[in-house]
Amino acid sequence: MSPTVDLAPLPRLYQEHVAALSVRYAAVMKAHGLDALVLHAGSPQKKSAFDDQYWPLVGVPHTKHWLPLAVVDSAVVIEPGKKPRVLVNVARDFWEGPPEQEGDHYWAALERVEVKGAEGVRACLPHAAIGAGRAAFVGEDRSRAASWGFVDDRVAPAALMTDLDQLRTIKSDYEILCMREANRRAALGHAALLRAFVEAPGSDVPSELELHLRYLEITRQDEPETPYKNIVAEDAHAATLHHVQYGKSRVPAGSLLVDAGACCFGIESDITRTVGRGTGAAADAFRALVAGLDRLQRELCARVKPGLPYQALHNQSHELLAELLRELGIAKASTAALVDSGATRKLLPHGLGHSLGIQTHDVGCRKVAPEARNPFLRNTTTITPGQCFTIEPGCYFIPALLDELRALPVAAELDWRLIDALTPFGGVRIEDDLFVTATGHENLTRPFLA
Ligand SMILES: [Mn+2]
Repeated sequence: MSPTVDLAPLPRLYQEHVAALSVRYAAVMKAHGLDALVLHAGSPQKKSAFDDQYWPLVGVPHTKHWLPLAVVDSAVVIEPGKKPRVLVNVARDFWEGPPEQEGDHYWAALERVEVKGAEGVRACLPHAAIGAGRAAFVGEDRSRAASWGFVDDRVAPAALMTDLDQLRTIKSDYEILCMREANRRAALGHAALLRAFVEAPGSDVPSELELHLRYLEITRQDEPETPYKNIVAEDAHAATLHHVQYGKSRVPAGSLLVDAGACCFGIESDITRTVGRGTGAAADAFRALVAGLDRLQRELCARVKPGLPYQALHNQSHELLAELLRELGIAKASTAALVDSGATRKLLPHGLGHSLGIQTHDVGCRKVAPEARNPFLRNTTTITPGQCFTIEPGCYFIPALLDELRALPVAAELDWRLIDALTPFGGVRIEDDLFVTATGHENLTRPFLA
């Protein structure tokens, strides 16, 4: 029996989420001298100026903090002391329809007002506050903001946006419950793909495209609904960190990396697993690397607790990787030499992880720039209860970076025959989603996926 998530408390937790968010929004609005905020759902984005096709609406994330509202020219109006009002655009043309709304637990906590088009929204806006310059528009469509009466400096003011982003770094119990369920859903897809890959008979391994489509089917998501485009990489493709150009032919692949998530009420999960198959010394060495990375990842997760700077954990991941390289016979140099020379950063160029929530790379955790040696690190906060982030160490054989590694003095102490044997497998990444508690953390992924 696969584990389930009890969603019964969801309506109550959502009410608490809205109550707490209202208080936090009111404090930010007071600090910025605002009586009202209008959060835009979004406008369609054209794929190209030379075409008449539009991208599916992703929506303005700040709006999603209240509810997923991917309906063009809808809006949420926040006025402290009043129930948040959702102006839902119900005007329909015969070309497009709205997405199916998942769940109806929103409407006990929010006021739902049906309006027709952008004009209908405008009629319901807090005109006195807008006219007095005491209301701000949160969104990216400046011409829509202008048509609703907002002067330019009241459209997504940078200081306001920074403060609203900060509110996103601490998750509510409602968001965490959704994230558990989003992990459960994604885990079903991962388990199915890993099984299909490992158990495929002979060399008849499913193609990347087949695996991608299978993942969508199992997780019941259409492509635009996934939190991010599935990364499905066989063999050397795993050395492209965001490989999304799926191979269509069946190849006798020896490795599979799947980095894919799912959504629950607009809250996302982000999971990566890697697996090897086949026989021979190289396949065995790759499996040992996967197993070692999995141990390393679990060790890093075990260290997550309030008070630790996330960047310190990132730096520790390089020490652990250096130890693993020594253990596997990939390197003979000392741990310190492997880290200080920058060698581990040629094999693991990305950050240890990132904040997660409404967006896959959620905002507000990189107010301070990382150390120069960690340019891609997206989280430089001190780990704090309520945060939610990924822990995703990896080890990749990226040809361009291997060239740079070869040029380092420490290269003489690496086993290049072994590295060359592992290079066709591309690389390994193992990624879980973690929620920080008062005393440690909850791993949101492992209960559903080993
Ligand atoms: Mn990630």
